Amino acid sequence: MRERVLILMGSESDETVMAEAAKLLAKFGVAYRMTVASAHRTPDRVEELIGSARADGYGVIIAGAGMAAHLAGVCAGRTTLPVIGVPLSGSKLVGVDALLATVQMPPGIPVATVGIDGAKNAALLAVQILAVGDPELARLLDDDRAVMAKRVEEMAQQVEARSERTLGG
Ligand code: RP5
Repeated sequence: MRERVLILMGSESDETVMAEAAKLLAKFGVAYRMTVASAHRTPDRVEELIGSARADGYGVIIAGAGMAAHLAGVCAGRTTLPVIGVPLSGSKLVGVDALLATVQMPPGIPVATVGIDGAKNAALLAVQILAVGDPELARLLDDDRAVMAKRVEEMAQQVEARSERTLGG
């Protein structure tokens, strides 16, 4: 299967969080490549990967980085593919630094920023973007929402049952 999502992270230390994105994509049968490329330490590698991303068949880029997180922004400056930024929490500022660096893009170069350590949502958003032109993926997303809704119904019943027991003594 051709890889459709390119997952980049600034360091191997980001892998545990970013692996959540890979797991979600695998669940939806979306092929991906996950690798390390740092906007600061290996700018040439980032340029090389992003420069050929569209020609390589990718539809979406997910970029996760912590601290002064410029990876997603640098990727977005090098491609017109949609870029989803994941601010990571592994710093003294617990990700607020990465969140602000990732989300505050200047007009003209958008990055769709998810929450701190939001790798799973980044992958879901990537699937939703790909599903615009893929009815089978759209159907899988609907199924996933239905499962989620069912789980909430079950939780509601359980909480209500416990609260009735408490009231009843
Ligand atoms: C960022 O700096 C990386 O994305 C990582 O979150 C952070 C620290 O990197 P290491 O020093 O752990 O390699 O560029």
